[in-house]
Amino acid sequence: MATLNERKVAVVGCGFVGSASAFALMESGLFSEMVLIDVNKEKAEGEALDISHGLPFAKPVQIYAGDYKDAEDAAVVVVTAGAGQKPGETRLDLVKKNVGIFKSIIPEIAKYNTEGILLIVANPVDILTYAAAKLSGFPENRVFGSGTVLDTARLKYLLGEHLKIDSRSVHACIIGEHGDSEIAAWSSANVSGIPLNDFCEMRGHFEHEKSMKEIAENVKNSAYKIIEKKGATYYGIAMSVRRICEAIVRDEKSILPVSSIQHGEFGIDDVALSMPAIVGRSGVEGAVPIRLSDGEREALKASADTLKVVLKGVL
Ligand code: 6V0
Repeated sequence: MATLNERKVAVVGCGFVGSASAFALMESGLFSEMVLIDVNKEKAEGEALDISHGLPFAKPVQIYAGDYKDAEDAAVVVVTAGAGQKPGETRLDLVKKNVGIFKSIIPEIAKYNTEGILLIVANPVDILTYAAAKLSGFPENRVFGSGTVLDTARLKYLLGEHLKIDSRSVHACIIGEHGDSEIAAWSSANVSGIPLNDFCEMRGHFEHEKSMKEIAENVKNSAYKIIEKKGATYYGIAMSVRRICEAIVRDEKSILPVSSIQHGEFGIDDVALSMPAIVGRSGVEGAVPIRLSDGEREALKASADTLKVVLKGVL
């Protein structure tokens, strides 16, 4: 078995999401080697060439198209392969198609690479994270999904716009399913330590209930809206992949709402969904207890139940 190369990433699936992620990872300077894998090898080769031509403006990375054997020493394997959402299709509609694809991909990865981290991005990401954990046989801390990292970025962006403040100073997150049953954890939201409602009032906003509802709905419908307009979403998720890889490679112990298998927290068990977690070199290194209102707890439980029903149907 090959020794892991801490500076190597593999991207499986080189469609919109895989290629945008590969581009963001190239620009990040985090890795010195990147292999692109796709069932359509020509596509992977084309992306590898195109992205490599930006290297004189970035830091050196060896980028090439390859096979699963080439991923044997990758510290992180980012899995974006799968069909994308069609207009009007929910993420859960994709489930059967993409679980089928995972049944062929994940054992291939695990055949060559037993020590790396599997970062699942394809949708429905929570179901596929659970499937990948089971199909790979990897310890659960090394198999997790991008989950609601993207939704959380959308929430921070929208709150930043609403409050005319740098979105990086907004501390708020989306938890649960990356999808229709996701929950905005308003009761723990703050701007630079100031409770959200207090900060809103400082900025002249007083209709808290109405604004929170609108913003949460806007976050939830972002993907549908973008897909309707341009057919796919990929830049936001690419930056999310880059951020998660940064936390892993630099062993940052950053707190990110990634999707991982839950074990009894909030009465949720044996299903993957997003909760704030410490992310570092070993992957998901611990859960972060989050303060939730009774309503948020109930919604979280309902989100888990929704996912469990889907899981039952496919695994
Ligand atoms: P796309 O552009 O159709 O790309 C999919 C790629 O996967 C194509 O290049 C295919 O050739 C390849 N592929 C298909 N089957 C296999 C296989 N068996 N082995 C290797 N490669 C294969 O889709 P797009 O890139 O837009 O989306 C990919 C996935 O990401 C979809 O499931 C999306 O729903 C999902 N997204 C997840 C997001 C998240 O936040 N987690 C965000 C956006 C999209």
